Amino acid sequence: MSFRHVFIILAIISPVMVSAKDFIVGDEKGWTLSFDYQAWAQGKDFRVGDRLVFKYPVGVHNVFKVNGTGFQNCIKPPLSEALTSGNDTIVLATPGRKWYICGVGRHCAAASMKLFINVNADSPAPTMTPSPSPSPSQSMPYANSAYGSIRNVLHPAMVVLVALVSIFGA
Ligand SMILES: *[C@@H]1O[C@H](CO)[C@@H](O)[C@H](O)[C@H]1NC(C)=O
Ligand SMILES: *[C@@H]1O[C@H](CO)[C@@H](O)[C@H](O)[C@H]1NC(C)=O
Ligand SMILES: [Cu+2]
Repeated sequence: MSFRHVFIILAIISPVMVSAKDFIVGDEKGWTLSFDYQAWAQGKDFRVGDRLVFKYPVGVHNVFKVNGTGFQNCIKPPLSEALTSGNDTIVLATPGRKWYICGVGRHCAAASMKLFINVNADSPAPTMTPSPSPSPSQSMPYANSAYGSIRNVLHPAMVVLVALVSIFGA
């Protein structure tokens, strides 16, 4: 009946409580000129299934997904590939490095309007698809069936009860 027990229980249930996050690029500044997007990305845990939202006044900026070379040299892809809604939402569908630039004027080259992130795998259930409100009782495919069955049986109320029992040492 120690913190170790509580920790183990939390380790088992925590994946159930994890859900996809929206990251507003630049937070309240949005997608804009002369903002340090590398500093903004620093320390953030981007996961598969999360979303990036680029916010800016329509027509002033745009968003291109590029590769590392395009990022480095501010190479604009064809205009047809631009996102232009001013509220561009990109689902981070795969792990790995992702690069985005603004393709308007010299915003990328002259005003560092570029973002580089690394997306981490959504462990420990890589097959889990993003859903609006994952229910703990809902059956989902897990690689490890024993682990999966434990999680599927857990009900939020039970989780609280088990945690309380552990803390107060019944
Ligand atoms: C990067 O993208 C450009 C097109 O924007 C392409 O020509 C180039 O081959 C790509 N480089 C790599 C390493 O994939
Ligand atoms: C912007 O996009 C997000 C995510 O797609 C959406 O939830 C939100 O309602 C949109 N906001 C506006 C102002 O369109
Ligand atoms: Cu721009």
